[in-house]
Amino acid sequence: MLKVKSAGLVTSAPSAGSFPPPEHFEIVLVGKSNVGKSSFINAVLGRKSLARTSSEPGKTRTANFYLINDSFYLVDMPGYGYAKTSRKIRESFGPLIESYLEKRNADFAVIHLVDYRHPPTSDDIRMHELIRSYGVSPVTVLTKEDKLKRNERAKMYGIITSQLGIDEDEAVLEFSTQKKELIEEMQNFLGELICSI
Ligand SMILES: Nc1nc2c(ncn2[C@@H]2O[C@H](COP(=O)(O)OP(=O)(O)O)[C@@H](O)[C@H]2O)c(=O)[nH]1
Ligand SMILES: [Mg+2]
Repeated sequence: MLKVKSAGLVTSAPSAGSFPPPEHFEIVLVGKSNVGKSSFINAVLGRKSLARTSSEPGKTRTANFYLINDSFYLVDMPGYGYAKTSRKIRESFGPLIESYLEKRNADFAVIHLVDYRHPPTSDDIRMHELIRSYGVSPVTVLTKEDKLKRNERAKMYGIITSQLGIDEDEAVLEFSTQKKELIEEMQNFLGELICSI
């Protein structure tokens, strides 16, 4: 179980050159704009407004490094796939995550957040493939679980896992900021992830 003793934003990096020194294990969060990355961070850390959440998607353009318990980083990567971000940003798809995967000299795990309510977008599918192309098995987190009925969950679970090409070596977890048991499950998972390194 992850017990948060301290948590704070260390660096907001606009490019790979400003990433902090790779001194800790890193858990990297990627997903489209508005999928719930900032909400995820706040919920699993039990900090109401550490990461800024917004109803206006497409705002975060930096990789935000949060240092937890002086022992590992949670890294909030810029969201992708928001239509109103400038064309230039949209076309350079995931440049920060790409340079991260290419060059980062730290032990890390990647969590790919996907909206449980909808089939994956083409950007979601590209992102999943991009991560796998670096030999990394992403953990998929299906967000906003509270917004689906049970039968919808079963249906969407099948659609999303098959369209992302998820196989047995990949973990899939459901998440909702509205459900205590799902937050605790995620804290357990993160606790084990950190202990396993
Ligand atoms: N009902 C519900 N809403 C959520 C959940 N997670 C995020 N949201 C909402 O979705 C919107 C976008 O969330 P945010 O964390 O800012 O997404 P980000 O762009 O990926 O960082 C906000 O209005 C959140 O309140 C969830 O588990 N359940
Ligand atoms: Mg955010």
